[in-house]
Amino acid sequence: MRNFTNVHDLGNLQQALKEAFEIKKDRFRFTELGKNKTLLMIFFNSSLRTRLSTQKAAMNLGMNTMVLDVNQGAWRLETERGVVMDGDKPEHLLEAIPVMGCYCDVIGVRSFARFESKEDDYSEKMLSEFIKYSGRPVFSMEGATRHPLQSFADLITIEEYKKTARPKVVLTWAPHPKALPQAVPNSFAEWMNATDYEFVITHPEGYELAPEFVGNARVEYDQRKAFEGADFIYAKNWAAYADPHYGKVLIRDMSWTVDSEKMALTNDAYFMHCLPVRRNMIVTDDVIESPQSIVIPEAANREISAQTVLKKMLKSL
Ligand code: AN0
Ligand code: CP
Repeated sequence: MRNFTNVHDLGNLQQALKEAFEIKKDRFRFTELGKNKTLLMIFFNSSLRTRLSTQKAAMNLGMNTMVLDVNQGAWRLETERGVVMDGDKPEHLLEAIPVMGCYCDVIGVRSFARFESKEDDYSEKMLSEFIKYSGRPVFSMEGATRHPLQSFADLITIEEYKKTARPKVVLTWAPHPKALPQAVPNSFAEWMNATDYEFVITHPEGYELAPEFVGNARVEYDQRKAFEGADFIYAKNWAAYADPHYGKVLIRDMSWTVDSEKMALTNDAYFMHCLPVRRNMIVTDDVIESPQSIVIPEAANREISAQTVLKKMLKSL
């Protein structure tokens, strides 16, 4: 595997899951694989889990790691070609990317949707430029449209906790004060659609995701109806996708918050969220603190998804 930006890059998903569980059993089995190899992690946006879990995964594989926060300490970067650079950005991405590529063997990039241009976001402009100009294998640490390391960890977690072969998994929108990207819900949907689970998406009208991500999922506008008989509730906020409201917060309807009364409609469902989560906006204190909440094991599996991906990339260097 050269690059990793979506579920299809992994190839056979069941095989990848098998590899992930092997790694989880003994995460230091492949410490020779990354010897003298350097991972460069580039963050255009904040991170807690991705930063730590990916670095830990790389260390488990014997790699060296370097982290660059582009907005703290590095030169501000111009991204458009043809611009007369007489403003506040002293360096262009077209030099910065190949220079970064000189110092490492693998590059991870976090670059969220900017909500300035739907076309730029949905063409994954930033990730594509890294793939094109860095000369190195590139993986997404959350791009504009997907968060595949998160979705892989989510899938690993569901596989660990599921009580039936084909669980009912519900992705629910929940309120949030600020506009958030569609990357996490898009990606979760993409990965769920690659399984044989029963998959339902519920959100208020106006929050429809891009059809290519919704795929074969059932869309249910009645959140309570969607929750009935669910085995997993996956909560997430996202801003509107459809024009003319792309990137906008349409409503902050607190009746969509996941609470214990709604969880009681489910089949004793597990509660999931990628974190960071705003308590009592997305989910109440009592639900996230309940025994059914698996947000911490879910986050722990980020180390496993990252290590599985890095192992595959190292193997094809
Ligand atoms: C980001 C998002 O919603 O995409 C990252 C989640 C992993 N969340 C925030 O910016 C709060
Ligand atoms: N879930 C996740 O990616 O968290 P961070 O934004 O903290 O990396």
